[in-house]
Amino acid sequence: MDLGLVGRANAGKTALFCLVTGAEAEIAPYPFTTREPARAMADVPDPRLQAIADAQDIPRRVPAQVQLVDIAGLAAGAGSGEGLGGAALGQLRQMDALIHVVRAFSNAEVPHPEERVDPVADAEAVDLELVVADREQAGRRLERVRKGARVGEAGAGAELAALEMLVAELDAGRPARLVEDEAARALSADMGLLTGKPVLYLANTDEELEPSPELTAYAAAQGAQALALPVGLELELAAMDPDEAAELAEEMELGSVRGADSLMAAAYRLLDLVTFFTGSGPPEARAWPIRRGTTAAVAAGKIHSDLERGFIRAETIPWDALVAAGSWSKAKENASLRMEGRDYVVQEGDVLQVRFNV
Ligand SMILES: Nc1nc2c(ncn2[C@@H]2O[C@H](COP(=O)(O)OP(=O)(O)OP(=O)(O)O)[C@@H](O)[C@H]2O)c(=O)[nH]1
Ligand SMILES: [Mg+2]
Repeated sequence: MDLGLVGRANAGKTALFCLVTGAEAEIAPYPFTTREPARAMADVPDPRLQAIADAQDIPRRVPAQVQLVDIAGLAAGAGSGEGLGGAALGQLRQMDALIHVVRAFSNAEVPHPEERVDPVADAEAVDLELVVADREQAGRRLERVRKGARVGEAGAGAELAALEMLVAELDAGRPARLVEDEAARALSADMGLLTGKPVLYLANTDEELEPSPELTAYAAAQGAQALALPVGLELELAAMDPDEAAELAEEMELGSVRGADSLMAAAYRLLDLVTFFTGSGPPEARAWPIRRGTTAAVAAGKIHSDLERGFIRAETIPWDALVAAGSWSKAKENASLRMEGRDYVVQEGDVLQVRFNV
């Protein structure tokens, strides 16, 4: 599952990428620093994992991870393939969800093409390019499908109706994700339409921890949520001695939860994954991301292929029931553990212990 970073040049995409993945990539005050996409894994913090591990004194905790992809900035004209736009749009189409980074910091050393800080205007400029790109893609397909429908090609009629709804939405300047018809939304996902993907707007602020009401309202109108994160400041804190950083964070009233953590938790929700856990005792508790509807045997295969091949059953318990019981053996005693077979659909927050034989 890939999360792509989208935004104007110099918005701080690479700064964010380095902050949440710990990768080292070039962050620089001139536009189009990033040309080739960079990929790295980001941890997704989850308080349930800590609770499972704390309850059973499990020392090692391995969070779920998602891949973050840092992509070149979009400029005016990108939507019709100008500049670096064409390649960047192609890379963005492969993503499962997007984080739209919007500049809300006022650093005079970092040039802005219009020499101003206006998060909503910047977000609109990028979204316009995305709408234009989607409209071109949908337009090409519309021509093909119309021809197909005329000669009575199987399925062309139904697709034509869905496609026309998408085109109408885009022509009105609205993102494909707002189209109400389910078949049209499925087609949008199938085509990888950029404005159909789940998105999160991130205001990259000087210090503020909340996005402006204007950006929040703009995001809502796009069917999305907005968050704020002082990326530059957080990067500085991450480079400091942890005690000093904690002290400074307290002085600046930045709160105890690092903003990068809540951002990743929100971004993870965009992907609409289910999380299950392993951790029936020491040495390790771990969170695993799976697609909704995954069965126990397939989930076991994520842990190790032997577990899927030799799957016998999965001992299963909701994470909070395990925490309440305090240990796997106590959960067994109080009969809150269930035995599930290979076709059991794993539920959000399940803790599994797979019994297998190879
Ligand atoms: N003051 C301040 N400066 C920042 C912040 N985030 C990024 N910058 C600076 O802005 C400049 C651009 O940051 P990058 O992360 O390279 O921006 P980008 O979006 O990856 O830019 P391109 O790769 O060119 O599209 C760098 O000089 C950063 O140091 C921030 O939160 N506050
Ligand atoms: Mg960059």
